[in-house]
Amino acid sequence: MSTPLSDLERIKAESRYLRGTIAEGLADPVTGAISEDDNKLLKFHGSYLQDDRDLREERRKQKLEPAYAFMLRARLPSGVVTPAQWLAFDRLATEYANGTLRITTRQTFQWHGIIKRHLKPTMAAIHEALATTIAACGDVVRNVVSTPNPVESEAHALAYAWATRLSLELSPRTRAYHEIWLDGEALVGEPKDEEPLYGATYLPRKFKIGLAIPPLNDIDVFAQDLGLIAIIEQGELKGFNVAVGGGMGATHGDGSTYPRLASVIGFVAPDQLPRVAETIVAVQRDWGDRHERKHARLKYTIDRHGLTAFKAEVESRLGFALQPARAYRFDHNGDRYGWIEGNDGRWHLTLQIESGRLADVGGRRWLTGLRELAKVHQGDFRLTCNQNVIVANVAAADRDRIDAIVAAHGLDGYRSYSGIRRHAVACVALPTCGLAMAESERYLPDILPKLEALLESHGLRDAPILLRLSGCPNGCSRPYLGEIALVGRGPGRYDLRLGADFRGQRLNVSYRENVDEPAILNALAPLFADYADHRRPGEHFGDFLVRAGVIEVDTSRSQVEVAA
Ligand code: SRM
Ligand code: SF4
Repeated sequence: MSTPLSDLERIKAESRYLRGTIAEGLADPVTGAISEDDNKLLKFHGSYLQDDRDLREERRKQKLEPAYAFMLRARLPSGVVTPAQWLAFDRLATEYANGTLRITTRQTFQWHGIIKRHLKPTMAAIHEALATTIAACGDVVRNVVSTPNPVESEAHALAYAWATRLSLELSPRTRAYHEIWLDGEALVGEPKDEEPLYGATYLPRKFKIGLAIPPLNDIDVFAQDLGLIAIIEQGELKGFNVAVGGGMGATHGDGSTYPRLASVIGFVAPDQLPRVAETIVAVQRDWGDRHERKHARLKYTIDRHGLTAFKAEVESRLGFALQPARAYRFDHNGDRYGWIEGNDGRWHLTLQIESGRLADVGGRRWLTGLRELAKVHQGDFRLTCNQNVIVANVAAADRDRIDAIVAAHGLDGYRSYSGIRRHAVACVALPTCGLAMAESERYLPDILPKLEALLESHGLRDAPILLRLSGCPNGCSRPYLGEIALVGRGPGRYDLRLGADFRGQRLNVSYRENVDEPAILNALAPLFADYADHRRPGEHFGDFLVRAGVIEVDTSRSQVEVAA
């Protein structure tokens, strides 16, 4: 007997192109929630129903329904935001959300804590600011990320243009979004919408696309379902290497789920890219597992059929073969802080935002600081996949004014941060994430000073080390690409993983399972000592651990693979 389709397939099929009964649920004043089925559909509109987990137990005792509120995520290709948009988004953070703006690991904004009756006005305001939330979540192609490259203006323009184009061309076509959120005219009877690419049941699972321009792998291109590596020679875009099947999510104790780096399958010319991207999405639409969502991502489709068969199917649908992959080299996958002069004489300032959370807390008036910057800034902002922000395209004459605002709001910490702090990324986790098993964003400020003290005692204060924290194995901070990573198991307990490289091309491995903070620090202390004594010039921590034999990496699975 064959396994039944997953329940989400039924929900999508019956949803009339993502409408379900969302509109009716929003109008119901009796509860702050919406139905389970509608909540699944709501994701395709860019929102999740959540409840404040800090208050869950207390409200249960008081026989109150959970403290429901919605998380909303924007779709911002390449993470580019104009100052006017910034001001609009900031207003929503204080007017409707919990007073914070959250930069995500896919270079967009999230708002948390929006109560039901405020969801529609928030969506409408985002639309008025010429942005959208459609397909920011759900079984569709998500926000397309690309390098925010502050150094070469042509390279950035190119990455931005391609991310925007792919994002638009691969967006759902349903009118449901307009109808529900923007008071678009409702269609009478069975909707006539067509989804030429997706069909009525969309994709088996989420699908992520990212574009990197070597030598910067600042988007972690090998963590994408479809990673594109731009090949630029003598200033001219020749095309893209195509990498497929990246993904981070796993489930503790279930070996059939695993993080995987994307495999490079070939090279395409720029004019071929839209069709190639669409075809890869279509093969996943048709071949992906619609029975078991745990195995539905492209990485499992590829491993089930084999990379060669997957590539052959893509090529047969395209009617042409991909060219052999071109040579490329990545240097690093973190952000570079401070001012950088672009090759066109404009200046770009990268600010570190711890865990991407823009809030006003104590001396750190980061939300206000960015608002003040947005009021005077003439260029644009770029969000990064490391949860930071670049104040981009600043005229030399305006730098002092920007610096003054940055300093006045405590945003200038990047000047003195340690190497590990400069490379720390933490996912949201508690209290909003329903899947969190342990703290992440809220744990970072506790664990960082302890790691810094340890590193400092070995003279390693400035050693750049990629630290990634996730509250569960889903891997939203891409922890399997951390030189050091903590992956939540339960309250105060983590798997300690070690040994990824600094270029996003090698996965780390588990070093200690289900350990608490003292055990984490005890495990790291001798490794830091060894690293301080025996590292080679310029050798990164992860590479050292592999060379010294502290960890063993199965390179057949954990290192970037190039298909013949
Ligand atoms: Fe994620 C689910 C937050 C990037 C893998 N992720 C979630 C949810 C929506 C929890 C849920 O399903 O109920 C989290 C909401 C928490 C909250 O309260 O805000 C959540 N993910 C995030 C963000 C906000 C983390 C952050 O700190 O920035 C990132 C938003 C990105 C965006 O703007 O679109 C975020 N999530 C990622 C990434 C990183 C990336 O894409 O580069 C990954 C790993 C890459 C990948 O997809 O394989 C990631 N999130 C997941 C998964 C595991 C998927 C899987 O294949 O197993 C889940 C769970 C799921 O989908 O069932 C998940
Ligand atoms: Fe939530 Fe887990 Fe993602 Fe962290 S990694 S945001 S805990 S789903």
